[in-house]
Amino acid sequence: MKQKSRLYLATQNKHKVDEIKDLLGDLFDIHTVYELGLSEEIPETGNTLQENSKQKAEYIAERYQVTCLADDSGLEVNALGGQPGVYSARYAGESKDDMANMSKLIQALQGISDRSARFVTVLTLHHAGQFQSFEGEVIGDILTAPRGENGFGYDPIFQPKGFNRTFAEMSMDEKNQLAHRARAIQKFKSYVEQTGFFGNN
Ligand code: ITT
Repeated sequence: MKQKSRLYLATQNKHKVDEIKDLLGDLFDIHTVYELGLSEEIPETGNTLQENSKQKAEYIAERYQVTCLADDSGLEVNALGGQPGVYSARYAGESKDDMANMSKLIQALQGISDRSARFVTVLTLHHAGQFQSFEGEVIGDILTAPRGENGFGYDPIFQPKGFNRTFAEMSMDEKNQLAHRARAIQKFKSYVEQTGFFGNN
């Protein structure tokens, strides 16, 4: 049997690692940046998800000379003009506190009837100096109070369209059938299959 190609995930978010491993673990030999000895935060100073995703991929690939996949994601709320968007992780401050972020968002939407939003993920593959990006999204509504214990980030207040449960009320498997990250990963997989991208490694 052919050996699986090694892929480093340029993320320091353990929940993203779990979701991506669940989606890609059968196809790739997946490793984290902690195995490379990285201790500082990967810089993300861009103004868009695309810029940050590319920046994270480039940082890890060039520093360690590895093939890597970066993930930058955000929640775009229509009534707030797309906020928190690229600032989703630090919406309520530098501490990246999920509860504080959700409270701030619930507060910002108080009295507003349009609760529609979308989660977006931009993945960037960096291999041998080349970049390729893949985007996935899922639309849904922001609830007025958190529900469920699973997942991370804004999952307890995001209900995907057509469902009456939040992502935090779904198992990882269920979330991975329909979520933004899973959809971006599907595009990444198609690209790998079509191009035979890792075939010569
Ligand atoms: P890395 O940069 O190390 O990957 P991070 O958590 O800072 O980790 P982002 O910059 O992409 O990642 O921040 C995106 C934020 O958006 C994240 O911290 C969550 O608050 C939220 N988010 C992203 N994907 C999510 C998901 O699947 N479910 C819930 N919230 C999510």
